[in-house]
Amino acid sequence: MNNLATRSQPVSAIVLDDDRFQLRIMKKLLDRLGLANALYTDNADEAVASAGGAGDTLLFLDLNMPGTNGLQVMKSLAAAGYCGGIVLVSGHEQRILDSSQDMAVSLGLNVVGAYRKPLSATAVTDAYERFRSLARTRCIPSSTQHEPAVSVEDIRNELEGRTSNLVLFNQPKFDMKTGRVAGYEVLARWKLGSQLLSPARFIPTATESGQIHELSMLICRKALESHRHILDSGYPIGLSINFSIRTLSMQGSAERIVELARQTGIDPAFITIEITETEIFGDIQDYLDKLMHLIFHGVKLSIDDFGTGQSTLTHLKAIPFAELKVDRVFVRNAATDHRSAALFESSVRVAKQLGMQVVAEGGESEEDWNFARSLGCDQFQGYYAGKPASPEELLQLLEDGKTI
Ligand code: G
Ligand code: MN
Repeated sequence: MNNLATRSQPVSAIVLDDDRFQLRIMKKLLDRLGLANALYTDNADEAVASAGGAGDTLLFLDLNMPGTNGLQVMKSLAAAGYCGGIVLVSGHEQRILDSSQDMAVSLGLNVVGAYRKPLSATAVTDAYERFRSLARTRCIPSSTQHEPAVSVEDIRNELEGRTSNLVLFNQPKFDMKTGRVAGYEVLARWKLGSQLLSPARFIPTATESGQIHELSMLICRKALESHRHILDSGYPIGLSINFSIRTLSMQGSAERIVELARQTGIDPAFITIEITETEIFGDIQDYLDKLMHLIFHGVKLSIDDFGTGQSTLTHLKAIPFAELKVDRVFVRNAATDHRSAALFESSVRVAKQLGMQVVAEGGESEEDWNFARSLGCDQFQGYYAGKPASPEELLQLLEDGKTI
């Protein structure tokens, strides 16, 4: 992580703008900053070709040019492996700039700033200074892309008890009124040598091979056995387990979960099952009876990653969820991003009107916590409050009476 090399050499710059007057102003400003070797052009192809894969370039991109779509230019830059800085400029309203910035970030571009036109001298200087002090990490490939995948054979060995590479982490959920640990979400990881692989490295394989059903039950059994220990230690808190709707809708799954609770001596009222919103599919009436089986036995259902799926409101009407987890894209930086704030606030309001408990997920700062609290969220789960922990670490948190 520590490759935060500060640039000492003056950087070169590219200004892509269809307005010649604007190009002249930019030249004056950049000359003053010592960027004598900059390129000023209204030709997107030329700008992309000059940017190449260099990390020392700062590109000012006008999003709205006749005949050129700034967002397409961003895609071309990303495809060319551009890892310099990018400053977005637009004459349009703030929301258009915000959405464009989100897209640039998700393309992996190194956004240094986003400004409305006309660009002030201060904005240009600020962007340049920020770029100079920025990390070059974007040029380094993300290590997760090189994580190996788990094979069908590996999963079979695990299911048949020959290996024990499946490990469960517990991420605490904090009560926003008392600041105390109110429960936790079980997160599955796969141990491979010294690496811990995320579900993205083994769940798709298990799904394709048809092992997902058995694997989910194994995760559930291990989680409940571990929870037994927490209850026995004198902490009557709940646990949340992720299940795919495909697994839950299979014949016999709901019954098996209830049976696992009975075998491990866990009152189903302690169990919440999280269902990812993006996975809810087809005709809900086809599997509502399975979900109801769980509910009738006291298990709670939670809608996870709320706001990221389609037909969001239809799901809330059709399924009696007890809990709603607002996705982190709305929780993070909500205090400063008015779009997130608006969608976050309306999600909380709808959930409250339906009598659901609301969890703010993925908050990483004190501001995120304060904002979620001001909206009346019941619980908070995010790196700011607590990262995924081993069962021993979680027990320690409970014993310490840790509060936020
Ligand atoms: O999709 P679901 O909500 O079940 O995802 C939980 C995942 O989110 C876990 O892998 C967990 O590690 C991750 N996570 C939890 N809190 C945070 C956070 O504050 N920031 C980030 N980046 N990830 C988080
Ligand atoms: Mn979840």
